[in-house]
Amino acid sequence: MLSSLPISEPSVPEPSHQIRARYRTIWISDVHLGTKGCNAEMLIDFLDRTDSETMYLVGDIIDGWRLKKKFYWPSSHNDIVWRIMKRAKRGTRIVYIPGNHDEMFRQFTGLNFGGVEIRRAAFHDTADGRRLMVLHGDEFDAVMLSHRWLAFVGDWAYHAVMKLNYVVNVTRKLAGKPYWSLSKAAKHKVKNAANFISRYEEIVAKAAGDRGVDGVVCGHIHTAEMRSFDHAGRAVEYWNDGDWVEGCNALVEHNDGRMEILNWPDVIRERERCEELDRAGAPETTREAA
Ligand SMILES: [Mn+2]
Repeated sequence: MLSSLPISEPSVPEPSHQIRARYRTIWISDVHLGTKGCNAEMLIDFLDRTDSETMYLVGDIIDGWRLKKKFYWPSSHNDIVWRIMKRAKRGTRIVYIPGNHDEMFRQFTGLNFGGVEIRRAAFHDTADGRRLMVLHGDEFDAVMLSHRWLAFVGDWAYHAVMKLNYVVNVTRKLAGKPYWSLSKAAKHKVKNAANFISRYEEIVAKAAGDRGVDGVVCGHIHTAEMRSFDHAGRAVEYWNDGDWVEGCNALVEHNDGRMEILNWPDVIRERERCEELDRAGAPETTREAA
């Protein structure tokens, strides 16, 4: 699969490495390369401005499900794979933990492709001595079977449901059946999404606690979050690194072991604000006082 992807020189060249923020570790997941949903431009910006000793790709990086149905591979998606391979070449340790959408790579567990190690799960030791379990997170779908589809609920799904609602009711009307609100049914389910996410986080943290680790890092549900749970009188941390479809988040570990969720749209907004001030040529304090 990986070798069948046309990986050539990037269409957008990498900028100078001077401006990169250095972290000890970076975790990203749910990029969904090969789909229109992937926010490639944002991720390229992130990759060009950050660096780390270790980078975990926490699954659903390439969407094999969708690629199988329809081949979609714009140059920006090639640019992302190129940048990741380049990072490995420069000496970043890259650990790729395939998810459910890129499960075809799971058969290569234990192998190393161009410096990218493929693992089913990993353990990460932070600079301040905590041990974290790293996995994609679809492993827990079985436990939450009835709510499985909610993991994919997003804005697009809501709009798709609205459209479908229209089609369904035109059809029902033709068949002489009364109006029925599919979107209302769906909205009821979406309200339960918060409960679903909360329960998912609890289940994953419990599994980590049972394994005796201090915390867990996962992806899968496209919801960046940090929560602390009590597990038999001991704290277990839950970290979710979000996605690059809607939220555009990454999880990073600073050199002292401090963990942080980056919201890349916010980072870009702040950068642009600073650039604007720079262009105006006035020091920030003066402007704020004005
Ligand atoms: Mn997934």
